[in-house]
Amino acid sequence: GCDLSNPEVWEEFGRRKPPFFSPLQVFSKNATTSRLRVLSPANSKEVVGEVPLPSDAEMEKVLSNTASFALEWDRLPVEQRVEMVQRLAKEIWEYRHDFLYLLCAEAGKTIPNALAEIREAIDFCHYYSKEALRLFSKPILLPGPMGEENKLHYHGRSLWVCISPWNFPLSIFLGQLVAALLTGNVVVAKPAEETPLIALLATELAYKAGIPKEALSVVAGDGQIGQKLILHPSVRGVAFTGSFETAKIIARCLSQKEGPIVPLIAETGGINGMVVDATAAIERAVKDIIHSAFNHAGQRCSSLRVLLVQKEISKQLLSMLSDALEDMFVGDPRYSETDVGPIISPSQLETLNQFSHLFRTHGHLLTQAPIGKTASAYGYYFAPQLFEIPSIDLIDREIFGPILPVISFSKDELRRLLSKLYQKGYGLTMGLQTRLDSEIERLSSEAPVGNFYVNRSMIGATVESQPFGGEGLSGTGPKAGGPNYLLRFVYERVSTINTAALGDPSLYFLDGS
Ligand code: UN1
Repeated sequence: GCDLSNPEVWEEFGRRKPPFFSPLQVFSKNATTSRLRVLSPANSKEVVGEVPLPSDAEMEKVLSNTASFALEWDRLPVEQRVEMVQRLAKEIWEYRHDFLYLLCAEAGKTIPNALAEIREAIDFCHYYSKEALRLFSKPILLPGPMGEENKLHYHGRSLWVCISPWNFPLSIFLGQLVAALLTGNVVVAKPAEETPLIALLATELAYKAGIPKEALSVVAGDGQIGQKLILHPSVRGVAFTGSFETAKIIARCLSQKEGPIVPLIAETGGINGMVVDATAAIERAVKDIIHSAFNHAGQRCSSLRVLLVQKEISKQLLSMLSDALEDMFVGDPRYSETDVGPIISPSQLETLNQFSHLFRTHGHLLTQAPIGKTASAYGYYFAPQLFEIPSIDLIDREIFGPILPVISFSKDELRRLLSKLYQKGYGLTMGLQTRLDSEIERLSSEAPVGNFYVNRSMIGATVESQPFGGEGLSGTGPKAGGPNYLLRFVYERVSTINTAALGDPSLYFLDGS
């Protein structure tokens, strides 16, 4: 093992140039007019890499080439596609140091978060492979009268566009495309413009694992490029993870397209609450709150966005949370002591400053974590903040960063407070800290959320054990990493065969032979 807290190790990683900087074989080198320069959020003077941006003509070529391979890909036995994905999982593991480097440098992840993401990407490959075998190996036999055979088969729908976010640039990127590919679809993927290099390395490895270039292409670029991709007439499905606002734009574009209705799988954000009542185990609550709100600088869609604390314990809890914030280490994510790394971009930083200003004006700043020495002046760092706010009405949008507003409630106010929270329309994650079984029972049965967590942190859903995804403004379902996910990528074909006719020999000899 190498000592990751040693900066020389990181320089060494930086000098490694894995074979991924010219990944789009379909784009001839000279035809590409412009390039996207990727800067590290940890230090914007560091250029992590450059990727080509496609011209309209190149995009057209990629989309139509990929679409024309769809039937051939769908006809492969599922076992062959599974083998490729299993090899891909091995390659991801082989290249874990490169991903670790890129996840920290390009996406600003801390080392533990980067490692967890690499593991999650591999878990997605294994779990969806297992699911594909379960669903695709044999058709499902349906009942019918004697002499008739009814079978349900799953088929790929053809071309999917997969649009993935910068906060999980490896695991969500791969999860989407592996699901689409295993179910017999071909894919053009567009990673977030902030994190194309991780996606391009993963794609190179997919090719190395035997997934044909005709079945999978990656196009770097911004929302405009994404829009052009989804508007192409060959597209038969879109998988998207990102903000609700962008999902809405995608849905509008799709509804205006000529041709068939195109399904959209959208996984979006949340205004995720946690309730801590007076019976809660307070030390554990503090640990879970800090982890839920500030891990990955609060840049997870599952992150805690508003804390509701019962008045009897709020003074003690807030003072313990303040102490924890003061001990937090904010800095370069590549140092092992760092708890909280940078924000992804200057524009996200600007949005966080606006929320901070709003809460300072209408609420009260309790504590702000110090920014550590390793944080470069050229990085996009934001000191995590804890606020007391008077009303939940102040929060009308998802705050995607390390800001935690807290509201204190008395027992008879909780119902009204929660109904206001639910009325915001999001429904992704929710947390509860209590010792009362009756509260667990009541809240878990009424909360309109996709993932409900009791007496633990409310982030870090794992593949298979905690399928992840929300309700209402938080997404369309089905849950990623769950047993229904692959089914959304397929179309169902039922074949009905009159077996009595086949079984009657006289039918074969009608011509008298
Ligand atoms: C996201 O932030 O887009 O539960 C998804 C979690 C992760 C999923 C986050 N497994 O925190």
